[in-house]
Amino acid sequence: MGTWGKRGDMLVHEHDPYNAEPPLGALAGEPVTSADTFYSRNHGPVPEVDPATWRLRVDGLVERELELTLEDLRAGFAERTLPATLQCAGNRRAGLVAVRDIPGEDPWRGGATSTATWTGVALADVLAAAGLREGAEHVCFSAPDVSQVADPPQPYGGSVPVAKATSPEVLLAWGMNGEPLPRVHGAPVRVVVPGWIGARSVKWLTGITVTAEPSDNYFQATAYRVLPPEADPRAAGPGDGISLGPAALSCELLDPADGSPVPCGRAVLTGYAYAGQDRAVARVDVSTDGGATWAQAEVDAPDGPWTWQHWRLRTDLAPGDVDVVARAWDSTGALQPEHAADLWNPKGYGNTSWARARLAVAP
Ligand code: MTE
Ligand code: MO
Repeated sequence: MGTWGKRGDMLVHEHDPYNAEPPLGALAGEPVTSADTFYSRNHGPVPEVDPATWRLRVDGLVERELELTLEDLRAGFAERTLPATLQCAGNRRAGLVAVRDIPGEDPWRGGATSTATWTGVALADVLAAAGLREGAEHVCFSAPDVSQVADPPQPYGGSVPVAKATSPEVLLAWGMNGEPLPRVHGAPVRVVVPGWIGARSVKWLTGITVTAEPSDNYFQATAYRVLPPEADPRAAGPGDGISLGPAALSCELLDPADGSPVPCGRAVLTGYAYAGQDRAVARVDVSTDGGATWAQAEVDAPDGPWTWQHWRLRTDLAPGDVDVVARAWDSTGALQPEHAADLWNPKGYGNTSWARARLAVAP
């Protein structure tokens, strides 16, 4: 077994802070990702929060400030359970680095995407108990972990607009796949913002502040923004670039893995597609000749409105190098962008280009 209760074959990009994704094959055929396989993205050391002394403060533009214990949350609000996919905005950054280098730790492949069944209470219910005052536009989340990413070091936080925060799917979660939320995933309580970039699902939540403006936290105001290609990311300040919120349509081939040897003849190619926010995956096209011709994959129904969808294509593979390409369409009729080069940005977010892999098919 690896660190933090993870499987031994996690691809660990960084040990401290801990950043790891599962090998893609471990996600194949599994609509729900087990906790030992679920990717983990941390900007600072993983804090240890005592659930007995943990308090959640709710303040800002509210009628009543609240200070809630774990017991207050459990006893005072209706428990809700729902499956939701989390995807890091840096998922598949490796595909952008291949176009042009992006300084930083070893880049994410397509495994910074996982799905769990989360249990907790609706943030909407807690906000209703506090009562929103006029002018309430954003809900900011704070956490105790501090990142060394900038000078001075920056605490982690972020925000979502009130319209999303008061949607019933946004949870304050203490359970993951029917077990207590593991420490590395934010125990005792984390936010889960289904359909939005993983960065907004703040772990080790300690504060909720209702404001007129988005959070001024570094990870909302400066990081997780798409800068134009010519920008110098070190010179970028608060408010520069496009703020990321709802997740964009993406897909990945999970099995067989890129570069792997495969016997010729009957084969099943499998992967995931994820549409983000309230969209669904409507179609997945797969090519085994580099995009010259396409076949439609069988696409599973989502496990509720907030999850990825797995797909498979049964095909025959001839000996030689086979270039697999996969592309997803969503329920608005939008198709993923073809080239990573068109999406390249200095901080390496949002590589939602077509999935590509080369298989070595044996004679
Ligand atoms: N919350 C805190 N407090 N600190 C963090 O570093 N990382 C965010 C988010 N919440 C982070 C956080 C990012 S960028 C992502 S993608 C998700 O948590 C990852 O959640 P996971 O580690 O449970 O997979
Ligand atoms: Mo992330």
